[in-house]
Amino acid sequence: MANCAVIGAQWGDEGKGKIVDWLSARADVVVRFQGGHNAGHTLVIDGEVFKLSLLPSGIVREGKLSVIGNGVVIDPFAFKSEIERLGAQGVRITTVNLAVAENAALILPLHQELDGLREGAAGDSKIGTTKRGIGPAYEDKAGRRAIRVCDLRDTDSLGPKIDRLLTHHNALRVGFGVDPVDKDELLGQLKEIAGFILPFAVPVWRLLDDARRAGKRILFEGAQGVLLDVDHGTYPYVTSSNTVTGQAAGGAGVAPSQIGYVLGIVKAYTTRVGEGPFPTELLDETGQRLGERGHEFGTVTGRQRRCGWFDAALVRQSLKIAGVDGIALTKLDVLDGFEELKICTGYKIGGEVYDYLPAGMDAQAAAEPIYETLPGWSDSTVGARSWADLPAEAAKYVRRVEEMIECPVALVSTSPEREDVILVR
Ligand code: 2SA
Ligand code: MG
Repeated sequence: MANCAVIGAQWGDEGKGKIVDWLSARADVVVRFQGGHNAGHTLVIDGEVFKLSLLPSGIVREGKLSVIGNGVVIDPFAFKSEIERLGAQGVRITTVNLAVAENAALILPLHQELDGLREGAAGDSKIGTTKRGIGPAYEDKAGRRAIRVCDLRDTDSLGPKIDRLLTHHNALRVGFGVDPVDKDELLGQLKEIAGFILPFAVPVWRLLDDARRAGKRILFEGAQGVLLDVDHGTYPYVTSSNTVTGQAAGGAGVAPSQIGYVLGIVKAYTTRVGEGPFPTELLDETGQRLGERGHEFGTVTGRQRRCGWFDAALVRQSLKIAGVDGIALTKLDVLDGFEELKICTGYKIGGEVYDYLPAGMDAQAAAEPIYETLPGWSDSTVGARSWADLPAEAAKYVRRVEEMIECPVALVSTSPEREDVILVR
């Protein structure tokens, strides 16, 4: 296998964790390149559940190197507690199997607080963020006032950097009516955590170049999904990073030509957590049934996910933007037992028909789905491991999805278990 990138093609929660874990058996290095501990990747291995937020999914496999790239925003305190939590589950994490980009920006407690303050003040126009401080941390990165991992090495020079940051933040805090951040307290917190994270900090670009030259196979693990991309998603109801394939290069420090095969992860229906447009959302019993069968609750926040029919128009758009070569279709088993299934083929917006979702927020909110109806199947697909194990109507559903999204289905996943996968080609 050459290198490979795994990209969510909907609003996140497509089941990337399982597929990355499955693929990491065939890779040497697993790299995260955007987002932070807002991600929620769930792996089920021999019945034991591992929940990862910040760490790459390769971490649960022995003999793999996991890498947090420069495009990730790192909460050093969450970093420590995730390592400790996994340690308690028997996963040994050391500088041998984990590296962190020294030039990655940090998420600090003040970012998390600001995220919560903004969401609280926004009322009906809130985004529905994970309140992990992701947006504010990326703002500071782009605003050139972030504290980065490498800055922790020289705590003497941290003072002026914190001053710059607090000049900006304390003014904002006044507006929200909260106390300014105490510089000495923040400095003390950073000095304390520095010793934990610094041993992992390396020039990741160089590590990945060495890996490339040694013929190692690299897997780039995307978080969230294309529809949450800050440029291409349902703006402003998006996350604050680029989630598309190109970010794997910029967010890790490798050439775009190093990315290799692009695998899109696509759920056999649609979910979204947080606010924002969702043309195929089902606010009825069918939506509830999808949520219950699919256990659709946020991994990080426990929030209930909104559920709806498969949206082929939106997925087709995502796959083209992300340059996806083939998809893994996940959670097909959740559709078992429905009499009929609907697939969205396009939208009606203000009397006009669209075969894609236009960028405007108002147009997106007004989009009415146009459906094609397919027969369901009553037999179970749970745990199917070959194409022949699928009921005929389930196989037809997969083939029809493939046609509509204009992209080959490479894998079908039929349960949360690592090995319950059908290799289509
Ligand atoms: P943020 O916190 O600034 O990134 O939130 C902005 C939007 O991005 C959405 N978002 C997500 N959507 C799905 N899954 C995510 N990860 C967790 C999970 C989420 C959870 O896997 O379940 O536990 O709630 C994720 N992370 C960010 C978010 O809902 C906002 O719409
Ligand atoms: Mg998730």
